[in-house]
Amino acid sequence: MRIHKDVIEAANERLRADHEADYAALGQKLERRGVSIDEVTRKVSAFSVAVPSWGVGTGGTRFARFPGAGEPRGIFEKLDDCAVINDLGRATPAVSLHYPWDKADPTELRAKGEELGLAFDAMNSNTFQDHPDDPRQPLSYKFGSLSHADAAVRAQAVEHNLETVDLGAAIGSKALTVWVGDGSNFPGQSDLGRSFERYLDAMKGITGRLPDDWRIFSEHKMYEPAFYSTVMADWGTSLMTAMELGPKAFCLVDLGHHAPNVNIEQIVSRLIHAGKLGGFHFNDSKYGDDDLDAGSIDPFRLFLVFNELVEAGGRLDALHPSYMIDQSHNVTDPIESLIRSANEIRRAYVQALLVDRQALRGHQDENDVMMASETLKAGFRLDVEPILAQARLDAGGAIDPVAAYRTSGYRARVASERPAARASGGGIV
Ligand code: LRH
Ligand code: MN
Ligand code: MN
Repeated sequence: MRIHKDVIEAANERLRADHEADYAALGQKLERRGVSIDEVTRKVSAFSVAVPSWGVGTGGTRFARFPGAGEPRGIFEKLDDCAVINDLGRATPAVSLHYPWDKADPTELRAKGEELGLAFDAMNSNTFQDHPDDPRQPLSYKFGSLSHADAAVRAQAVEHNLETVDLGAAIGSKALTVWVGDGSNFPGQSDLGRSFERYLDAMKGITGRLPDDWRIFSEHKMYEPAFYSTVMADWGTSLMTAMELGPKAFCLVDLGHHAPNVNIEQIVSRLIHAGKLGGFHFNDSKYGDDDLDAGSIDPFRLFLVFNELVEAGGRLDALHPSYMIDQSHNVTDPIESLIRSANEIRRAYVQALLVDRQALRGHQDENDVMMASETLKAGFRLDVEPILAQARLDAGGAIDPVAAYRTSGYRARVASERPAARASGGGIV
């Protein structure tokens, strides 16, 4: 059903000689700079990023959704697709679940994860839409959830979050990501101060009942679905929240959730300084929360984010952020997009590793602007694909994972087994 290892091996055989020559050439180039290529390959091999369960189905916009062939029909088929991504790319051994979209028996989920070699990263709760079929959630979130004016809705939203934690705890997850759409569309619609206080109070109710070894991430987003004000709008609000909630609370940075031109890498640096960087939702965008493939629009920004992470050194080990992807694939095969995205994220990491930090600091301290800028860019300019390919190869993956995926015929196979979904109106997933 999945990708047979003979397929990967045959695909690798065709590319092996060229790959080895490229890896050796890059190795020599790096050696001249005093860098061991194998050391870098080892570091990137240890870096993984979780895929979103909701990312393997074809996404949509609020205008339409055009289903793809062989879309997964439920969480277990989604996990099959996630396993394919990891079989080929060897960078994504964990999946982040969304509840209740991925509601299932925890024992079965756990068994499926074990069978596929997949772990479960942070759980995501969902109080940004109503759940009319859930008898435990009869109240509407139309006017908010954790910040709602009605205490009964807030209590329902708190319970939903705790239910999400229960499922997560049963399958080995250790964190809850809370993103709420709460906000307002018109000035005057809601009180900016009181709604934040209500949100904080509800978040305290969740945090106080988390298992001991769990963390909670507040995910900020500037706008959408609310278009005038959003309760958890920015990293300032998120940091205030994490500080007020205490040692279990951290901030999650989704790259698509900022105003255009915002300096996201500086936000990352500030959150590291505060000891409150909890995790990432990687994606890319041109205009807003576009949820495009990581590194597809602005790979330099992704590199600059990783530059801050590498710069943080040991301080990051203590934070051990959750690295996750959050994307919507509307016009590509989601498996291909996720393989590519994970690779772009790893690429940014490798490029950041290759920045000569000592030289960079020297130039910064000397105010040699040109050389500081050049030193930083030298890492970004390197074509590090041979290192990424070697990391995959060492782990049993494919030198060119998208090409191997295409030759495997996986999509055609699942298309014949999973009946086609009907095209429909909008929706984010
Ligand atoms: C909101 C968001 C959040 C949700 C996901 C589906 O835009 O980034 O993380 O859980 O999309
Ligand atoms: Mn997100
Ligand atoms: Mn988003």
